[in-house]
Amino acid sequence: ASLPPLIQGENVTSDLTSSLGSFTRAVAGRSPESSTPLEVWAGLSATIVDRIAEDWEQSALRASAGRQQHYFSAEFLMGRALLNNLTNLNLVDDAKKAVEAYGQNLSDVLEAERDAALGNGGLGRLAACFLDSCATLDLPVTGYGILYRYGLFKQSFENGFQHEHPDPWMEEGYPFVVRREEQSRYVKFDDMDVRAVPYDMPITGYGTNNVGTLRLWKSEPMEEFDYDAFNSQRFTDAIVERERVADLCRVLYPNDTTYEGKVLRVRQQYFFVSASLQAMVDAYVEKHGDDLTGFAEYNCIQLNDTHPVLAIPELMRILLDDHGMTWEDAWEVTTRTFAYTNHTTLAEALETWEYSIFQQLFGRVLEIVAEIDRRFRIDMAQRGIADHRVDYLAPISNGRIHMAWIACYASFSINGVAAIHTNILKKDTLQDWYQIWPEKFNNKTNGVTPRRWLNQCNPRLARLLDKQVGSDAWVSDLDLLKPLAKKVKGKRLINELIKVKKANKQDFADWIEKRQGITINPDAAFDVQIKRLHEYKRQLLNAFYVLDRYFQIKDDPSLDVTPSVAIFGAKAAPGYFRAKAIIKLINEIAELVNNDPEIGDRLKVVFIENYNVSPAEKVIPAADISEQISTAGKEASGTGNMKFMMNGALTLGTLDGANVEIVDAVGENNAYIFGAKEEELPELMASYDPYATMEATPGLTRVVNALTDGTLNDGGSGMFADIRRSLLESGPDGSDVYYVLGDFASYREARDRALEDYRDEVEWARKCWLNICASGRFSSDRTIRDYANEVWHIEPIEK
Ligand code: 26V
Repeated sequence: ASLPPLIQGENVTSDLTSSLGSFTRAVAGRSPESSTPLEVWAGLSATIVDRIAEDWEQSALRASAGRQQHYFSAEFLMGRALLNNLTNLNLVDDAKKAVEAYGQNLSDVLEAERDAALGNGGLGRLAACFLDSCATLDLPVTGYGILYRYGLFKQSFENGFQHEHPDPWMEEGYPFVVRREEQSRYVKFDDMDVRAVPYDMPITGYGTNNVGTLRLWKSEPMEEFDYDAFNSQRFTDAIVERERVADLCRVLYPNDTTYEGKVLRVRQQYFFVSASLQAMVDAYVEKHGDDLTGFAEYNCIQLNDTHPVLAIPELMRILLDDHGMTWEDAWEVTTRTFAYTNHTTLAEALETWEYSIFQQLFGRVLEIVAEIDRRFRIDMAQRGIADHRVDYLAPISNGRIHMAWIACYASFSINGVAAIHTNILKKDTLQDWYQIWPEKFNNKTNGVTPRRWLNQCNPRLARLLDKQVGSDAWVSDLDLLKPLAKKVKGKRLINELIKVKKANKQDFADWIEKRQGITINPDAAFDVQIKRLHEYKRQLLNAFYVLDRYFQIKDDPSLDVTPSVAIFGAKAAPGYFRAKAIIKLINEIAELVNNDPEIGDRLKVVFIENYNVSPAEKVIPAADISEQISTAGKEASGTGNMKFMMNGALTLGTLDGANVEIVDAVGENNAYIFGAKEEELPELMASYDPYATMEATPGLTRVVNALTDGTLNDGGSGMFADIRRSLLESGPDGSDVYYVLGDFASYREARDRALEDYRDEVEWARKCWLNICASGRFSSDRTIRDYANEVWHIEPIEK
């Protein structure tokens, strides 16, 4: 049987116009003519969901016929949905006409949409790119997560300091999720029972009528009212209890990289994995009967970091307690079901939970973890391992439960997210696991979806590529760009590329002027660093370069430098003091530099406020230089680096994460690589004297002193002195552990060289073109194909 074809043909526009009218009236209570752009957005979005509903239903049926993949993730950083769906359904032009028929403007309507920011950064955005690729490749994959009421906090700058505000992203309604009441499940904690209600989001693919699903669970009270309590003096208690349950899904934790043992967070984790597993097991039983020994033949689960690792003991619990399996059979099923992806080697991000928290929340799950622990120790003894490794690798040690160890023990596959990262896992972070189970380890270098990160966000470049390829086939087969590299000598082509970039830069300049009131020169080199703020990502190194250049121009007001704009976007975790200090510092440098008439257009600093997926879609197509400057060995992969490459920005970076593979793909001459290498750092750090390094590097002492000599003002917070201490003072919190001062000279040389090269417009554009053409490896389609073939063992669904 084949899926019914999508509705196509000449009636589409008029159909869309009339259904837009109906749906807008239904959701907004008035016609599109008199509606706000947000209301028209809601009407158009509802129209789209209506259009794909039948294909969605059919796709789910097809997927459930065979082996399925399930992607468990506490975060999905989806961004906006409407343009993505319109593009996938080839309805952009029709939507434009329909909206205009009511005197509205499509770009205003699209801009009215709020980002679904249900993620912190790289890990959550990766999950979103993966869903896009799975749908496009017709793979039977479902995502499972949490319907947070508040996404990642909104950031504002007040006097240069970061402030956080709640982000109630779906309070005004969100048409892209459908509540599936009948698919509700109960999740039991020792101290509360919770109803889990799924909200399903359709995931359309490019050039296919297959529609995947992202299932986001919401917690609700078991019953509408506890009448007993309600009718007694305990009315308020009953209300409080209801709120306690609803609180579970209230907010996304804004920490990435620093683990905090918060009870609510582990509740969130157990809540969504338990509900998801129950739904999966019920679906299996309905199809194949009550004997679950074949579960792993039909189901595979990818664990996105350790956040969903409670799924391992929870599946054991369901198989043992609800389906009467023996331990041995249940363990066999479980260990053939799970695959684990590690996303960081930073020790402070590894999740371990206090034994007592498990005791308080789910005694039965704790019993199962304790039994896994007991059998693990026997297993080790049988393998002849009796040294310190047993206690170190055990699921329970020192009164804590080690989520990564449970994941490594129970999963059949363990992967890192870039070649260098997987190697570090093998030789360092997970070395003992690798020695015992080398066959579990594999690498899956990350990727990003070329739909959102090229075709949608950069239509000018997309149309140029259409012309060069002869069709839009590259959008779902990015390797088609590879042979275009040989056109790099073509003058006409390179001139067109230059025009595209110029127009994109003008768009960004207009956008930032309107949004933040800053004027920038579109002819200057746009040098962009956008990512979460963390010391290891070294925004400080970038800020120091800017300050150094500022002083150079002050010393020699006639200095002839390539005009450049340093563009930043970053949120700091609300409790991460030093990250917030770096934000304040960059804002102070911006104050100093931007308001100095002597500097003029030669140097400007822009800090994009409330950086998120949508601002990224504005700035990436306009970027000339991509800052990927983490201390080598610290950034697992990075994915922004790939988005920039695809859009023709040149990488200024260290040999870290996927940068290594980017340089390998495009060639050293088409990127700017600097700094200490991962394998060199241990020796360098052993004899590192940051103070001496500072003094030996021309200009650096003045830059570091500017933190505390009155040049820059931290509002009396002491923040800048703290930054200085972190670099120069000895001790565990000092000594410049991220080697900022050590890499400064090499960074400055590379950035100067890039800016110098930028002056030759044509030569520069040629390098950009080669980057674009070599970016096929970094499509998430490639990544997903590799997961599907090597780990998940799934096939595209029959259509
Ligand atoms: C970690 C933690 C630690 C416990 C508290 C809550 C929390 C929430 C999120 C995270 C995520 C940290 C890991 C992460 O985002 N890693 C990033 O993953 C990207 C996708 O693989 C990768 O490109 C980045 O290099 C890596 O930093």
